Amino acid sequence: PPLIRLEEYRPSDYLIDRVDLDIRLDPHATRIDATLTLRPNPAGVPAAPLTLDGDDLRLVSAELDGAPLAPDVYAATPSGFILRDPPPRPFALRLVTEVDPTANTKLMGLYRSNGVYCTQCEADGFRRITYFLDRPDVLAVYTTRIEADRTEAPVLLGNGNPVEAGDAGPGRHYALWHDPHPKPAYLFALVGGRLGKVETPFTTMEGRTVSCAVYVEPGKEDRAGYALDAVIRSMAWDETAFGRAYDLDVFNVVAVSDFNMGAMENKGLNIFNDKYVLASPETATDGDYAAIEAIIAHEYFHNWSGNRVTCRDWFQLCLKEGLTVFRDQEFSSDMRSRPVHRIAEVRSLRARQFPEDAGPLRHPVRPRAYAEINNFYTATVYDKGAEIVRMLRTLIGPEAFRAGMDRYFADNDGRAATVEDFLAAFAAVTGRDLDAFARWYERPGTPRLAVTAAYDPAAARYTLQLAQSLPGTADSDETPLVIPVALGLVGATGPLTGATCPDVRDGVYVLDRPESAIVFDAVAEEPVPSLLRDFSAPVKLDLGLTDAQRMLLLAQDSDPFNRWQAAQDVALRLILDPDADRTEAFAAALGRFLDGEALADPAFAALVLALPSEGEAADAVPAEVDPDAIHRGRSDLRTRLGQVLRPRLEAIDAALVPDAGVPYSPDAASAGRRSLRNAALDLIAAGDPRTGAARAAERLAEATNMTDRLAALGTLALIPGETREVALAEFATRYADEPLVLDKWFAIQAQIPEPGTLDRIARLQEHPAFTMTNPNRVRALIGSFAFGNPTQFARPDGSGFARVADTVAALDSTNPQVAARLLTAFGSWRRLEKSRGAKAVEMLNGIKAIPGLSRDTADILARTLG
Ligand code: BAL
Ligand code: ZN
Repeated sequence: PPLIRLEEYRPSDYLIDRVDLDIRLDPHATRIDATLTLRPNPAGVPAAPLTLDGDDLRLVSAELDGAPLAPDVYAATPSGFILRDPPPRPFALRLVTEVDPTANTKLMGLYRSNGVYCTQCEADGFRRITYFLDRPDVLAVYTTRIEADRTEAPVLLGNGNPVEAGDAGPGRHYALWHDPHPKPAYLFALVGGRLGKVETPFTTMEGRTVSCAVYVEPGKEDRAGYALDAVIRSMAWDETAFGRAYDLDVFNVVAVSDFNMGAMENKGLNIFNDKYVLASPETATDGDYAAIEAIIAHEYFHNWSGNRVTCRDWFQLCLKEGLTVFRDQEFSSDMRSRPVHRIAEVRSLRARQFPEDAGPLRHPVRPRAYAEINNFYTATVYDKGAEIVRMLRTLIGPEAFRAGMDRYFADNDGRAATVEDFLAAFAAVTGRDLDAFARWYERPGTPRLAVTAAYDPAAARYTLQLAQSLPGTADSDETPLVIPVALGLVGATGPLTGATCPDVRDGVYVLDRPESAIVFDAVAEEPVPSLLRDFSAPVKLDLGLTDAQRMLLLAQDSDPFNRWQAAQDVALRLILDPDADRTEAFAAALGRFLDGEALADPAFAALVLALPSEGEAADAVPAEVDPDAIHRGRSDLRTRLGQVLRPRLEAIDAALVPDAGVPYSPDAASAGRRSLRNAALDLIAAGDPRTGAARAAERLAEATNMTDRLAALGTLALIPGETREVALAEFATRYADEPLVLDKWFAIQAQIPEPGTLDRIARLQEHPAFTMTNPNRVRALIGSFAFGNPTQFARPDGSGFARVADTVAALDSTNPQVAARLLTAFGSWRRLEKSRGAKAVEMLNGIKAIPGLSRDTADILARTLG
């Protein structure tokens, strides 16, 4: 597919000031009557033809300034509209198009989900509704009239504020919405359907009363309360943390079942995958509640970081996404335990972004070229993008960071901005040159930070030699990255507070050269260095500590992140390089840790007990990855830890029995207790599967919430036998009418690391509840298999790859976005042991041979095969 390049950006030749839409909803023939108020852009080419984007459109009629257009002055195809000789002055172009929302299986543009009309326009879906300058630097004021059958769509929602509503002839009604804030087309949205709602007012710090509502499938209103509460908390938090108030009279969130992404930040009308809205103790886990809180916040925060200040072009995607992820992470940290949340963020970064950055789909946080922008909604843009913002705050300090954010919003409000505009705001308030820091946006790959240490007892001097490198690039010597290294020294009985180093300010050393030395004086004993505290930079650290040194950090470091990291590092080595003696020493250290503080901070203790994933272990192997060996190493370690720690785990299990009669609450403290008790059960089962199966079955029977029930089922899923099969069957019966819970049931089975799983998946694909038209269902079964079952996906005979490849092929023509995302699971093929890699390539070539592949899939395929 042809590439679009950042350096080829040029402003649009025309601007659109106003968009007036009259949309008549119909299941198969929705009419869109659009009047665009256009003018030549002074920054564009004078008298250029007007070229509007289209995708799968049918033009019904066209008028210029109220007169029909003669056929010879324009050309309309499904993919575009050209007006050859537009007037050199402002003019109004009226275009009527017709679309079939029911036939729209791509879920881009206007479509129907369970009978509800809804839209998805980012990145380029608006052109599937009407011909348009569908680019984020064309900002217009929208007025939208929506008309529909009153019975089919009693609720009609648009962007902005409601203006009026009423009858529109027999059986029909309409609603008129006006959004006063200029916005790009990707933020357009409408919803029409039968929906129930919960609502509550919020008064902003500016005194505006906002009516906030969450719309869901009728009958599920009682599951929308947590999302609504998260809306209110997000609004209040953005005022306190960033001084940002909401700017319309209504804020609506709508949950739909068929959605390609997690959610979408359309102005005043956020549309959500219902997975991230609906929650009840019976159907949602603690993790679901946390995700709902985070995603509600994320979409709400986009109102400023994305909507009020939008992106000039799609290369700047990280400008809104990385920044908004950073903002939602901060929100969740304030709502929950900050260290625990930080560990969760880093686990996710390592699970998704590090492998992406090490494989054929690697790209800079700000890509320089793309064939299909929908393939760049990646962990790199989002999560590494957020890490860059976090590093910036670490470098300049929280006060300067807040001042810089204020400056960014003030300078760019109502504009389509760039990464340069963002950094300029911080340069302006600090007087600092951020050009070197900006390299983070341009360099793909995870940097390595190699550290060696030397202690001179006579001089009481401790020296750390740091060297940075960027694997896969040759130029890092000339232009190093700016890496904030938060650090401290830890002695036998705790942090060494007396040590001094003039280059370390507020606990942070800034490495801005290829190599550097940090010299500490007044170091009374040989310390263990605690580096990258709180994961101060998204790098891989090469620091040859011994297990004993790491266990000292686990016991004594003041930085919770590095305490957790120390245990992870020991575990990772043991997974990759099993050793009986070292395993015993590790188990003993974990035992001391649990004795001392498991019950004081259960959420943290649960994270310490959670070993690095098989994926993370694979990421630490330089080449020829054997997923079976990693699986064995990890299983054996869990087995032994479960055996040695058994008495402690039993004590934890007993101490954390929930109080009878206390209702479920999703708060962080309660969730932490559940997570530790369930982690204890899981490890007990690893050490003693027979007891584990019986205990997990009991737990399933007595569980009073989905968190405990699903955790027990997850434990049981790893133990082959009748108990497991009975439990799975009962679960399916119990939740037959709960699609979001059935997704969990599909996902758990897809991840069973046993040879029989492929047959199981084949059976599940025939299950009446399985459908290829619902993205959540496809991701639950096939996505969980491809991304969460390394041994079976990469089976030596290639049958695991084939299952996923077949799904990609079957899905490509109906929903290319979801197909292409699934295909990214093959991104690690080059690092696999050779015969498996060859099988993966065979499957990829099979997909390549399919005629008429979508651009989405063709792009991922081309880059994966490289
Ligand atoms: N803008 C796409 C969905 C999200 O990141 O909020
Ligand atoms: Zn976002």
